[in-house]
Amino acid sequence: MTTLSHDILTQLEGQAIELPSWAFGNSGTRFRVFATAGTPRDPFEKIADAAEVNRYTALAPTVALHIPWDKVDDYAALRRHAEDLGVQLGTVNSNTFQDEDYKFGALTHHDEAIRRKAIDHHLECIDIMHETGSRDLKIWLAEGSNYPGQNDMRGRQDRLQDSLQQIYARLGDAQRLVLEYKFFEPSFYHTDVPDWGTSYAQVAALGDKAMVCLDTGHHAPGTNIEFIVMQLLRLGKLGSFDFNSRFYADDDLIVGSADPFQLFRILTEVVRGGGLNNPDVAFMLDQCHNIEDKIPGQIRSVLNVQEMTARALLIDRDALDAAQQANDVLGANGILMDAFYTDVRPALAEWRESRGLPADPMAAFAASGHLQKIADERVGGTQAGWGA
Ligand code: PSV
Ligand code: MN
Repeated sequence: MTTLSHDILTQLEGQAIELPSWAFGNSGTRFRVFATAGTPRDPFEKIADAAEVNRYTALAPTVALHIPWDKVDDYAALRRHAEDLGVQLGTVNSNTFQDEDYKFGALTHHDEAIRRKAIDHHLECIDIMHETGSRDLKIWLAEGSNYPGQNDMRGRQDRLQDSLQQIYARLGDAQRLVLEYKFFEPSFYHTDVPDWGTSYAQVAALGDKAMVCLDTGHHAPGTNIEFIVMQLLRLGKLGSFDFNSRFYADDDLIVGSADPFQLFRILTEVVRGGGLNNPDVAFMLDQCHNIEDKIPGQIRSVLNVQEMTARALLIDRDALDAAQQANDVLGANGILMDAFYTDVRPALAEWRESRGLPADPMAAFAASGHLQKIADERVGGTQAGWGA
């Protein structure tokens, strides 16, 4: 069995992966949303489900909220509820993609009344962050156009910067803004924040409290995502990850399931660039569980990140440096692949047990009967999904 050094285990012990509240609600495609018995009916139940993931893994101490999906009357009560369950409220995600007014844009809109409304929504999110104790405001914009000539792309960039400046000005000293990019969808011709360069240009003009959010599903197929990770870390502007995986577009599948090697390569650059357990670089999941059970889907996800982080930490850096210096092409590649192919699961299982956690969190959760319990308890009401 491969053993993991004390140093590696110490680094793994510090790992924290934020869960998205929306992962616990029903989701689907434009064809069908399948409901599951036991799905949370409100943000309190979503947080209870997220706390289960942390209970079995000790990997997920915070939960991200999406506003207005997770609007409640009393955020202090929501915060207490989370803390009672051993977790904390994390990033607040704004939402300007489900309101009729935003059909042609929000923070970029040429109609000043609509742009004002979108800015005010973000100011409301910051007010909520003060109550929830959240540090980060995450902004993803569904803005763009479908046809060449439809919009003045240049004017929209200028208005975006102005809107972001107004939002940035409201941040507290310890708060940050992270701007997420995505190359297409829902717009099919141009998107206002399509790539890391645009996000970087926009946040760099704001100041130190503005960073880039990298969602692993938001790139064209074949993109070298680990290069972007390296570059943003080098520039000190990688604020957060939205982890998930994809076969085609923004599939939001379980991280590490479609392309485990890509996850390894990304985490290798995270380790190389000092992004691991670095408070400036938040690890989050952004996933939907359309057909699989949601709580085990999230448990599997955080374990995948942990396992791949362990493999990235196993890379023999000195040997790799020496091989690179010697232009030993195959030797260097072999050193990387040795780490990737190392099965760390038995060592992680043993380590978990030594910390009072289940060796196999997936099996332990399945054996707990928890899914049946919440299915029995959560009867009536409206199940949460996109929009609730
Ligand atoms: C957009 O596709 C996105 O990745 C953003 O992070 C949104 O907030 C999230 O998905 C909603 O699921
Ligand atoms: Mn995302």
